[in-house]
Amino acid sequence: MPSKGELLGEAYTSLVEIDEKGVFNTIEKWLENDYDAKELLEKFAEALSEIGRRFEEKEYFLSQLMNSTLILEKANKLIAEKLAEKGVEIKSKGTIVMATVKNDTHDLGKNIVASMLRIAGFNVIDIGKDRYASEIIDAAITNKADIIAVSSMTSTTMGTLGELIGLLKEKGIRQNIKVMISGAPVTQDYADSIGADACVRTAAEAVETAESFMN
Ligand code: B12
Repeated sequence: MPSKGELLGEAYTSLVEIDEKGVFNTIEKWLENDYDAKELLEKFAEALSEIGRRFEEKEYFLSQLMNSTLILEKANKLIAEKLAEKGVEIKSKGTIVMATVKNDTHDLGKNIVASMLRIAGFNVIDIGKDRYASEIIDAAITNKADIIAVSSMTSTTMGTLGELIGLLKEKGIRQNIKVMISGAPVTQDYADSIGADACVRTAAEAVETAESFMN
């Protein structure tokens, strides 16, 4: 049986090389050893970032990028099923509403963050991409969310993040809901300027931040 480090290497390489079989084999071996699923998903997030970089550098086509995310979607389902089969009970640590803002269709990063938050034990309501601030807030109210996690991947759509905080204040519910923001152009300075509770850069940071909000 390969070591934990070797399995993480296999996970990374097989996803970067868009090798679906390799990804699934690694998941099987990983879970047989009872290793932490969160760690494996972090490695997949790293692999997806590398695929994003290769796409930007025109080393990969859009079809390869999209295939990698389809594989990852199936991988997430497989991990959830395997954990359920093993009787691993995931107690809810809190409810998080997630979305990508209006006019922004980037959702690869959000999807991986959603999976990692679920595996970490959060009840995640992912309302998708291209969402108005008001839609995100309605979902948060309906689902009694503790946290809103929202991303803007392009600078032209970032305004919705500030609008979201303003609307929460207007409705008098700002103090009831923590807000974490993320995305390629989003900085800590920007988060401070709009009064967000946190700016996160990676899926692992999103999980740590959500956990700290609930403590
Ligand atoms: C893939 C991609 C696309 C794909 C998106 C497919 C999809 N379904 O998501 C396609 C080809 C459709 C696309 C389109 C566009 N894109 Co684009 N895209 C990228 C690219 C190459 C990779 C992003 C990615 O998915 N990476 C993989 C993930 C796993 O990594 P990640 O994004 O870093 O995610 C991590 C963190 O950010 C964080 N995170 C991410 N999301 C979230 C969400 C929440 C809630 C939280 C808490 C955390 C979190 O955790 C993740 C995991 O660790 C980036 C460049 C880059 N290297 O970032 C440009 C980039 C984001 N795109 C850009 C642009 C400009 C566009 C377009 C406007 C291009 C155009 N002229 O048409 C359009 C916009 C379309 C639209 N209206 O939204 C720019 C934005 C620049 C800016 N500052 O405004 C970038 C930065 C490229 C560049 N260098 O110019 N794009």
